[in-house]
Amino acid sequence: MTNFLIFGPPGSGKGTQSVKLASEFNLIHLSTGDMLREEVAAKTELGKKVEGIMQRGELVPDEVVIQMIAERIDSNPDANGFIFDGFPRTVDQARALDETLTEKNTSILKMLMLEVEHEELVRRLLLRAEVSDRPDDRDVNIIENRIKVYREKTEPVIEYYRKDGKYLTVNGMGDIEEIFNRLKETIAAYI
Ligand code: B4P
Repeated sequence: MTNFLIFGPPGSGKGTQSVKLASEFNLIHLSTGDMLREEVAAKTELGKKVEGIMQRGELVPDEVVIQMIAERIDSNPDANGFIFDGFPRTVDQARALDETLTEKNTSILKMLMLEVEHEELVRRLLLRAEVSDRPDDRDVNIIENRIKVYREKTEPVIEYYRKDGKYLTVNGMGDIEEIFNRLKETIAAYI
C-alpha cells in the first residue's frame, strides 16, 4: 500500500487536489470533512452532534474522526493505497492513524504540505461560499477561526511527520492544474 497525507490550512486546495491525485495514482481518497458533511446532511445522531461544531469552525472530537477513518481503512482491504485529506488534524489523530496503519503492515509514505498565503485562503473560501452551501465558508470570522484552529491545533502535526523525514512542501499558489503538476512530480519520485 502507498499512503499519502495531503496537508495545509483551510482553503489550501487539499480536497481539490486529493480528488485528482486519487484518480491519477489509483488511491482511495478519504476526506473526514466530506464524511462529516454526509453525516450532517443525512441527519444521523453523529451528524446532529457535530453540526454546530463544524459551523463554528472548531474541530470535532478526535475519537469521532479516528473511528470513521479506521472503519474506512478496514472496509478497503484490497486498496492500492489511501490519500488522507483533512486527517490527521491533531497529534493524537496522527498517532492513532499510525497505529491503525501499523496493524495493516503499512504506513504513511509522505506528507504533502500545500503552502498558500493567508489572503488567498480567505479569498478562495469566500468564493466557494458563493457556489456551495457550506455554512463555514460564508462568514469571514468563521474562516479566520478555522485558520486560527489550524495554526494552534493542526500545525503541530507537521513536526510529528518531519522528525521521520516524511514532510514535503509544495507551492500551493497558482492555478489548479499547475499545482496538480507540482504534486504529481513530487509524488512520482516516491511511487
Ligand atoms: P474540510 O472539509 O477538511 O475543509 P477545508 O479545510 O476547508 O478544506 P477543503 O479541502 O474542503 O477545501 P479546499 O482547500 O480544497 O473540514 C471542514 C470541517 O470539518 C473542519 O472545520 C472541522 O470542523 C471538521 N473536520 C474535518 N476533518 C476533521 C478532523 N480530522 N478532525 C476534527 N475535525 C475535522 O478548497 C477550498 C476552495 O478553494 C474550493 O472552492 C476550491 O475550488 C478552491 N481552490 C482550490 N485550489 C484552488 C486554486 N489553486 N486556485 C483557486 N481556487 C482554488
